[in-house]
Amino acid sequence: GGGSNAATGAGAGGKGPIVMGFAQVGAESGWRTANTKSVQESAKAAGITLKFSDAQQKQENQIKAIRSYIQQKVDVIAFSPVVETGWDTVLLEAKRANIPVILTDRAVDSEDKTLYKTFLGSDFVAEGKKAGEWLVKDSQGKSEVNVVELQGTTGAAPAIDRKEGFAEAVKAAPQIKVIASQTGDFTRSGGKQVMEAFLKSNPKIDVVYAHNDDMGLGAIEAIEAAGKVPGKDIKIITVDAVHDGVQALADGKINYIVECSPLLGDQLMDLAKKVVAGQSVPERVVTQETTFTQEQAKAALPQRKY
Ligand code: GZL
Repeated sequence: GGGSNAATGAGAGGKGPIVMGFAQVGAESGWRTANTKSVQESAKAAGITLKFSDAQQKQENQIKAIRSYIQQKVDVIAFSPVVETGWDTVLLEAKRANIPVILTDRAVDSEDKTLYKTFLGSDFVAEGKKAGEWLVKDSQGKSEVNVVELQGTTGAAPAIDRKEGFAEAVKAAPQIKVIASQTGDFTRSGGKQVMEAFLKSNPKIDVVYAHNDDMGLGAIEAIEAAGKVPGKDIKIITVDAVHDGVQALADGKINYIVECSPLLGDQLMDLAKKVVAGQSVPERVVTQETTFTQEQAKAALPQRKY
C-alpha cells in the first residue's frame, strides 16, 4: 500500500489483492447493519482484502482506525465520517502517506478537496425535501400542523441536511410548524426517549419527522405507550426504508418513508479499484433512491433485500 505498492503487490500493475481499510461509524441502526453487510460482501466479491473497524459512533475511534490503516500501509482507506468536522489532520496524514481516501455515506466539511478522491452517498438535503413535500401535500386544508422532529446524530451530515431540506420544503405551508426538535442519535432507544419527553411537554402533536426509521420505530413505542395510535392520531415520516421501517409503513404505523440506500458496497469497490489504479473518478457519486407510501410498501416488502 501507500508509496511503494511493491510491499503488498497491489495497485496499478500489482499482483496481490488490493487491501482496503474501512472505518465504519458503528452499529446504531438497521441502515448501518445493512451498509456494513454490503461493504463486506462487495469486498469479497471484488477480491479486495478488507480491514474493518466499528467506532461505536465515536470520532476518536474512527481517527484511531484510520491511523492504524496508515501504519499498515493499506492501498486505500474508505470511511463514513460520523460527524462533518475534525478530519483534516488525519486525512492530511493519509495524503502524506500517499494512501487515497474515499468518503462513503456521510460527508466532511473539509475545504481541501484533495484530502479525498470522491464522496459516494445520498443527497440528504433532497431526502429532507422529499419528506417535507409529502407533508405539505398531506396538510392541505388543515389550519394547524404541529411537527416534532427527531434529529440524527448531532453534527452528522445526514442530520444537518435532512433538517435543512425539510425546513426548506415546509415553508410552502405556513400552517406546518416544527414545535420541537431534538437529537435521538439515530437509535431506536434515542427516538423513544425523546418522543416520550415530547409527548409530555406538547399537548398537540400532529406529526413526527424522524431522520431515520429506527428513531421512528422508537417513537411508535412511545406513542402507543401514551395510548395514541401511530399513523393516525400522530402521523410519522421517516428516512431510510430498512425492513422494519417498511413493515411498519405497510402496517399503517408510519405514513411515508424516504429511501436512503445503504447498498454502497459494489460502487465503493469499483471506485477503489479505479483510485488504486490511478484512474480518475468523479468527485461526487450520488446514490439512486426513491420514496414509499403505505400502498407501495405492501408491494415492495417481499423483495426488499434488507
Ligand atoms: C445515512 C446514514 C444514516 C442513516 C441512519 O446515509 O448515515 O446513519 O440514515 C444511520 O439510519 O444511522
